[in-house]
Amino acid sequence: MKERERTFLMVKPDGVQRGLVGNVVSRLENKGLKLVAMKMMQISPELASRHYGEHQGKPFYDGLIEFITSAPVVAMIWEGDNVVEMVRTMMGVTDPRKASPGTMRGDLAVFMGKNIVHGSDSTESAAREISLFFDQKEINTYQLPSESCLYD
Ligand code: DAT
Ligand code: MG
Repeated sequence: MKERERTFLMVKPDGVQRGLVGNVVSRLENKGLKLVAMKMMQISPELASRHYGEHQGKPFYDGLIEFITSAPVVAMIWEGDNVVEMVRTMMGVTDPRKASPGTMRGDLAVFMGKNIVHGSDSTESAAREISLFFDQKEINTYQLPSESCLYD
């Protein structure tokens, strides 16, 4: 089986509470991406500070940590060629007011602090975030029957 790129995607507390997990998953499944790991969990303050370490010191940081630890999230790993960039495009820009229609944030959210999804912004972030949230044994291997219709 061909090794394809992986990304970390998380439905944030607002997305879970609004019942948007299925909507997000459907978009990625319909696109042709492969789901290889998924779990619902409540993020600890310690994990939150490691995950969002790059934002420490910014004015929105404390609120961001409080929000991301406030209720369960659904953490996932998705696979596909160029999946990191593709998922970022499908998510839309950070501010939902500016996110294009057709994107998750453009279609499903209205406010920066409640933008329903997180997705890795580079292959390096993806590797870091995947190892923060998942053990190797939680990542699954299986064949997508549609793979020959999706790729060369
Ligand atoms: P992204 O989630 O698009 O990668 P980011 O990494 O810059 O965006 O920021 C992480 C999250 O922090 C973002 O999803 C929402 C929140 N955030 C970012 N900038 C903000 C701001 N200026 N005011 C309030 N919240 C902000
Ligand atoms: Mg980011």
